[in-house]
Amino acid sequence: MAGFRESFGLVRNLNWYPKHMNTGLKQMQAKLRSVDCVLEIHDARVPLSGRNPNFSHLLVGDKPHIVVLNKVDLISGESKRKIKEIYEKTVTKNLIFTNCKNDQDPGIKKIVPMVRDMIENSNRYHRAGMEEYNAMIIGIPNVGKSSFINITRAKNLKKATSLKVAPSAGVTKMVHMKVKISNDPIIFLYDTPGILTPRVTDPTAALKLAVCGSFPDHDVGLMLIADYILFTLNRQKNYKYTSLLGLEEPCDCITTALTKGAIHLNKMQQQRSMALGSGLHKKPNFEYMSKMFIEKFRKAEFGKIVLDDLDQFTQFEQCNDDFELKENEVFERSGNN
Ligand SMILES: Nc1nc2c(ncn2[C@@H]2O[C@H](COP(=O)(O)OP(=O)(O)OP(=O)(O)O)[C@@H](O)[C@H]2O)c(=O)[nH]1
Ligand SMILES: [Mg+2]
Repeated sequence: MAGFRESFGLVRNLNWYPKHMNTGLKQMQAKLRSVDCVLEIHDARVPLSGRNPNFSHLLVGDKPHIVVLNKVDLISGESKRKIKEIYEKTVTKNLIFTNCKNDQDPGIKKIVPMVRDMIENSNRYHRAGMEEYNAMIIGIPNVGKSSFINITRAKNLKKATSLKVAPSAGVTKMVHMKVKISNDPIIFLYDTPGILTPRVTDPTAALKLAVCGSFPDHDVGLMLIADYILFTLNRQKNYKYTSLLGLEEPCDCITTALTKGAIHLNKMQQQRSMALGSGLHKKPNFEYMSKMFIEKFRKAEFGKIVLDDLDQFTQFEQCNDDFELKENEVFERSGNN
């Protein structure tokens, strides 16, 4: 559409590396010695931006390694095919797509046999006499690590949910006691906190992660997240949002789109304004509107959308963070805990 943005423009750096990530990373490194297999999990909507090869290498080393692309229910079959091709060419063929919201998911059923085979066929281990296998799940915040453990445990052991899950980033704050997910063979899985790069070097990639909930929404800004969603939808010529917001035509300005939407949905709020005398006047409830817009996107109500451009993929961006910051180098924001 003429006049629409070609690029998103300048964005401030989004950094979120609270103390629990630094501590969690150290706990994960300490646990590695007793881990036989690492499961690296990503949100399938950001298969490229969500993966930092340095981080993966740091925690995987030469251990058996499986990549899980979770939230496959939120992407199309065509995107899944392209992601599979990219990962098989550049990362690993040991790849599983999962939907942790569905206990009949075929990907979930493959986990235990795959972990077993990977460990038993690994040269690194002499598994004879081993009574149990330990695996660790790693990934950025909110990709579904805890959900993954809960559902594999429920599926294989018929045992109820044990780990806390929520739609916001930073729910798991420490490396947990290992959780049994299978009896035959006995497999335990360590849940871990979501870890982001200490300094995110690509602000656009960070925004995509923010859209998927890997940063706290309020730290990033609800309007900014909503704007990036609007930009993405327009770039993909997906105008489903117009009927929700009561727009006559697509719009590339988030303030206009949400203002019209607030009028359409009767989400205006009374406000006293000194500038306009002491009277009350109505203004759009931008917080409500942005939240609603973000929620709809996250539930795939505008369609199954991948935020990365899979057709432009060349290689996974190397990011030079060493992840071994000293305590006083930790970047802290207000609200860390
Ligand atoms: N649609 C969909 N949602 C999922 C899936 N897996 C997990 N979720 C949701 O994603 C959100 C985050 O799940 P968690 O399991 O808490 O993610 P986490 O990686 O453990 O998050 P942190 O502990 O904060 O790092 C929750 O709202 C889950 O219900 C999935 O396969 N599909
Ligand atoms: Mg968790």
